[in-house]
Amino acid sequence: MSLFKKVDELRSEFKQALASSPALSDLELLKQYYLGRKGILNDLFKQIRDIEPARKGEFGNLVNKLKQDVQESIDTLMVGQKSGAGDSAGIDVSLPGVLYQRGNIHPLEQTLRDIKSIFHRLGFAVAEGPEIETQWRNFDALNFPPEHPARDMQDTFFLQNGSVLRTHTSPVQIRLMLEDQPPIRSIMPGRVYRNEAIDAGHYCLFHQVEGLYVDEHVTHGELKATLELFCREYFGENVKLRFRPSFFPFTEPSNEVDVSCFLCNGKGCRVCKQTGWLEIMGCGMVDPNVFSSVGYDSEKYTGYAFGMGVERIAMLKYGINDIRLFFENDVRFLRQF
Ligand code: 2U9
Repeated sequence: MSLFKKVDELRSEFKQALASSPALSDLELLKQYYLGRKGILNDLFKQIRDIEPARKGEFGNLVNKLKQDVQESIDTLMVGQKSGAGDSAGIDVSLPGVLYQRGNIHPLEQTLRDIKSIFHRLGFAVAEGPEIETQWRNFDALNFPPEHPARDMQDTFFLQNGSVLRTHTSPVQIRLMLEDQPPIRSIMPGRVYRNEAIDAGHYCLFHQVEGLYVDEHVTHGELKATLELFCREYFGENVKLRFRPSFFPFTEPSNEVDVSCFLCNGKGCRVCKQTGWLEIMGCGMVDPNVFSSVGYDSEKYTGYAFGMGVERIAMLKYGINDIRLFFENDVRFLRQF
């Protein structure tokens, strides 16, 4: 048989071998058989010496072309086999796609948005103000007496120029009342600072939402109805409310508001410390002395105010047991919301 014919024969023999869908191990053997150092194509190449000189080039090209084709076919099939799909392009279309990690909203921001949206529907505007405040707007205008313990260095961060980091968002209400006449109906969300020992329940900064409504004939009954509606919307329509007498310098009378524990339905559990009630916020009717300090006529106007800690509300709603988690920005915590 001529050596030229032998090349043709090896080519069709190789095609046949591939037609039987060889497994990866068979492909390794075929590669060895055709392309190995002692493989059949090298062997054939050596026989070039028996070819008449005029056709040596033609023969060499033919064997080289066959070698190249064998190499390419085997390589392509091997990649396909290794990726598992047997796809000739080497792409396994059955593999799951790459999942991109989407960012999510911080639980405090989510809580704030939920609170804002309920008060928005009740006609409350949103007001904001600076975190560095004068002692007058943070304390004096709010009827804190000069010796009130909240002014103490242990509770308040004082700056060198005598300003303070606001300890509540109430100075925003003072600004609002100094700028505008009633009616005023606004909530004030924002960051506040307290100089106190840090533990699972306390941090040097936290967030509040306060609310203020001032007009003629505003009553305590309206305050109760508004907060009842807020709590039903936020915690669930079956929660009950309890107003306990309390004291704040800026409101008179003052109340603390509890909702029936939405985890145990008021039966008593670990979160409500077996009382069936959760303390949610404080509120009251604006003290006439506060109206005097902003120049409002306290004979003509009355108003109610309330305040809540956003971290506390979020901790109760999402079952978070350490306030510090909100500020560490550990993605293992943040990804859960
Ligand atoms: C003005 C007049 C009255 C805002 C109020 C509370 C009651 C209250 C606390 C809740 C938990 C602070 O974040 S907390 O520690 N707040 O109980 N805040 S009434 O009263 C005002 C505000 C401004 C001019």
